[in-house]
Amino acid sequence: MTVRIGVIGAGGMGRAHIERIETELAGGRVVAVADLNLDGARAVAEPLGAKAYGTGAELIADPDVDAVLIATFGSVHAPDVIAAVQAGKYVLVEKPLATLTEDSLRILEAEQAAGKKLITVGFMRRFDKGYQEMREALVAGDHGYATLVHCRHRNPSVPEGYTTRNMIDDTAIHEIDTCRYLLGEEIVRVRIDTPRSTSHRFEHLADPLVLVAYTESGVRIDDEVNVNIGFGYSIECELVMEQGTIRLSDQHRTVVRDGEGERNPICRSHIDRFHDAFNAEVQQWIRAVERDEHTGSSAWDGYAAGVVVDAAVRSLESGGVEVPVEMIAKPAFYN
Ligand code: ISE
Repeated sequence: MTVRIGVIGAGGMGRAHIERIETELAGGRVVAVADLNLDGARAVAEPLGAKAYGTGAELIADPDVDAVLIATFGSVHAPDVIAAVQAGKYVLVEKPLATLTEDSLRILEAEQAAGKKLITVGFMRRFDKGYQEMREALVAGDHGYATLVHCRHRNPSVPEGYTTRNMIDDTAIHEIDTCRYLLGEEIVRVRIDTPRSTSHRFEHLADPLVLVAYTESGVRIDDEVNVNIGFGYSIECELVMEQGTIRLSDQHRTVVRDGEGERNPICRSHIDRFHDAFNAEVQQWIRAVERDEHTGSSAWDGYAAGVVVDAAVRSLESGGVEVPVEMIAKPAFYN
């Protein structure tokens, strides 16, 4: 069976997913593209022989669309995710699930009413081999339990419309999810530190900032979010256990050594850095849809990351005080 996929959002992320489905992955075909900019949707859809729509609702209602991939801005995800679930269609929604907790809660309710897990949240780092090996090392237990996680999330630059809140809800949300995945427990309190800002930022940004969080068992997480670092897209993570540490290596396959020293290339974007992880994630999703199964991060994972974001934003707005994370009891549906 070929899964007929409708993609909502014809921006950079949507186009990257279409490209991988059409040229690198097996089992899926893009049959429709929707974007509020209908001309943009047409420009992407026509070369594929796919249909173009001006709204996600029309695409979701199309009987020729088996499953939906949403790659629009987080703030507009909720209506399309809910419509897809109500239509009984599997949906892979890019992170964040939603930017408002009330939207995430409505999504959880809609999915439970549908009676079946249909939503996968695009936390692609869970498919990165490096993070997977870190998790396996912790689970194996040879080095004892985790005590600390040190993360660095550096972007070359961000556009003017990107806000300090986005440093948390669009950028640090990756480490929030990754740490939940690595440690297998929830984050219970969080604060945001705002050191001296870089001169290479738009005036309205508090860049860099550091998110400091603690988990249920007391593991301390620090995440440097530094989004105008200039030199490239650079992700680091070190997990400290009682008797050993494990950290991500860099993205390189080769290292050049010459009279200038020893170095490896640094990529410019998440689309390159996590290319293999994105491919693994979308491929696994397509195979799962074929088998009528859920895969990957659930809507609960999307909600759980979102409530940590909420607490972190409250900390930012209140000058860096530590804020407890407030979470509903996990419905049995998600166990
Ligand atoms: C972007 O949306 C991503 O998901 C990237 O991984 C992250 O590095 C970037 O800061 C976000 O804006």
